[in-house]
Amino acid sequence: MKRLAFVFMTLIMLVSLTCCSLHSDTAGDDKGKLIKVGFSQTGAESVWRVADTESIKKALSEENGFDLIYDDGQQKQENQIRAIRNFIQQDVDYIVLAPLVETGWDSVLEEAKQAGIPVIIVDRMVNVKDSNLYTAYIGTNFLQEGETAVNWLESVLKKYGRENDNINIIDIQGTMNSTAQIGRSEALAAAIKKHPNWFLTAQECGEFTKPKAYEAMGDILVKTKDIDVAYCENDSEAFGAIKALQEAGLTCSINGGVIVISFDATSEGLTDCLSGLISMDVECNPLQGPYVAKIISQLNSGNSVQKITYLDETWFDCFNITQDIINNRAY
Ligand code: GYE
Repeated sequence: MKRLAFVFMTLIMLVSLTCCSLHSDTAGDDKGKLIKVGFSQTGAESVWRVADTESIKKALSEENGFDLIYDDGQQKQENQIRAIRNFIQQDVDYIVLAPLVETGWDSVLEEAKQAGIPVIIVDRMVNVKDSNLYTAYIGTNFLQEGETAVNWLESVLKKYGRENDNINIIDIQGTMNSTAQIGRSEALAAAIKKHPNWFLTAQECGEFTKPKAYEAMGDILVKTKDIDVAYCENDSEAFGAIKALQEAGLTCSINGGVIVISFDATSEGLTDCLSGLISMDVECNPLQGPYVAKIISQLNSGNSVQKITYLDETWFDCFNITQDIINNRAY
């Protein structure tokens, strides 16, 4: 009887061991089932960019079913191209690319296509000969952002009875040949063309960073202090430009000072808007992660996806901004 019980117990142990090992195999498979994504980011040049990276990393987390390989391009296209080649070598399932500039992507995206890896472009756009080189785009209509800014300027000048005054405008441009720069600069150029009394007094690149914009505005101020509007192509540039303007003894304000226009509407930018240093700030939404995750999940289940998605955006000025809005800001 004892022997029978022993045989029975051994059997039970064997069965449960097999189950255990089967179970752990399944767990191993689960890990293997994570969707492998390579994400090439431009860098960490601005508050906006850091919020964008965080949003994408959070959405493509392991708990959400992703195995994310992140690469910081450090503001160099060659680094981003190298990263994409690495992703292809590592046989990722998807590539997410936030391109620094618009051109120069054809060959490497062709390589990804040959390898059968879908590419999702985020934030700025690529200018490629064949739009089949990417599967989807999620980002911003930058021309529209610029138009929002110049339309606001037009109406505010009218409100202040300055519609016929000569208006000297400085453009601190973002990274040249990036879609954000192209769209925002283009909208300003078109508005200047439309208003014979608006003048582009100076135009310099601030690389979307505070130090570069500070330097650029400093250079301009050596030549002229007759400035009505500083059109800064992102918040980080606005901070640098304001610092230079103040050091040169100018005030930044809609009431008789330099009218500073900015883009991004980060909480830091909106804080300056509330104090009146920035007169107007067009929102640019960096919370792209959930959209990217959704598109990848759709593709992964064999569904077709929308090719172009523009995120909804609004704008703020020194008249409509409140501390409450700033407190509820996600970035
Ligand atoms: O405005 C700026 C960032 O491409 C929308 O890049 C992005 C821009 C954003 O560095 O802050």
